[in-house]
Amino acid sequence: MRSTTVFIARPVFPDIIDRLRPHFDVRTHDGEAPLSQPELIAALQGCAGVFITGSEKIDATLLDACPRLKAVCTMAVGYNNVDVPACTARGVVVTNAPGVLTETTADFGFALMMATARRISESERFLREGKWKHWGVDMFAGGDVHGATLGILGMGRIGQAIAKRGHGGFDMKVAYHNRSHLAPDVEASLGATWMALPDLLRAVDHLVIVTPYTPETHHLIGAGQIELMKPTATLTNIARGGVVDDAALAEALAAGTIAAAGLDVFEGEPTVHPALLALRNAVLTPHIASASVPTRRAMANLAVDNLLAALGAGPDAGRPPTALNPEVLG
Ligand code: 8YV
Repeated sequence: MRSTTVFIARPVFPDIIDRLRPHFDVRTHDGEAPLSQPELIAALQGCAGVFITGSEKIDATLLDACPRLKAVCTMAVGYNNVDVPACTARGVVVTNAPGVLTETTADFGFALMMATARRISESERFLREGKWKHWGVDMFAGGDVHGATLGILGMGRIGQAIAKRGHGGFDMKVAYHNRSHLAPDVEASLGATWMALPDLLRAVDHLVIVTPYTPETHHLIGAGQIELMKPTATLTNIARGGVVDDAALAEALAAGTIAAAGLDVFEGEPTVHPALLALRNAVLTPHIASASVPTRRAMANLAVDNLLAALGAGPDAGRPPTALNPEVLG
């Protein structure tokens, strides 16, 4: 009987989870629906580590109810669902999964922006519903992507990978807003110009939101910001739902304040604001930007590497590769 127990909070690739079995007693949640908070707390009793996704909430209440917990390892890059300071205060190491999903997520962000600008979902629905009777000159005419101005809100790894696609492949002008400026050589390689947020919103044809969700970015884009955008502009959100005020966005889309939106993330997901569901000019996907098989496997493998290392096993024992609060490791 192994002395260290870990809990896998969502069904993940079994062969990847098997990497933990030589070292730990592994318990899993195999149901498709995520556990409720009381169920998660109950499942974590006696566990030293937990493998989570971007959905499970790790807060002070849970930590106090699970005093044996020493490691929280998420397969997501975003960690707004984990109270990192509360973990640090209790000596719990937190790891996330940066890097491995950058290109796949950028592919999807770019694809969603293109689908939104070129009205792909809307026109497919029209065809499938048997409404295509004649070809028309202005049928589903949208905005151009090539040569347009691409706005990136949040110029981290994924933002830069999207900028690279726009600048290098589509001859787009790239403008961005970020707390910090990129180094001049990186800006030059992406053809990117930093702008204050209101200026960015006024300038862009296609805005892609990739900023982390924090108290500071909650509803960063609301009615007042959307009003600054061109009526022909599109907005794509692959960050977190709470960065955009979904109700205000739905109103703006209905009123034609902007042309269209592509959303992979929603406030309160998997529930989606009903006003968004009713709109023809919203392309809606269920939080799948990182969902390629190789990337989801890489994310899960990195979380397992971290879990092994955080609990003193494997080649990186004691040095989890992507710890967010390495100071707790001493
Ligand atoms: C994930 C994500 O699909 O990594 C993130 O932050 O939002 C997505 O890539 C999801 O959260 C995985 O758990």
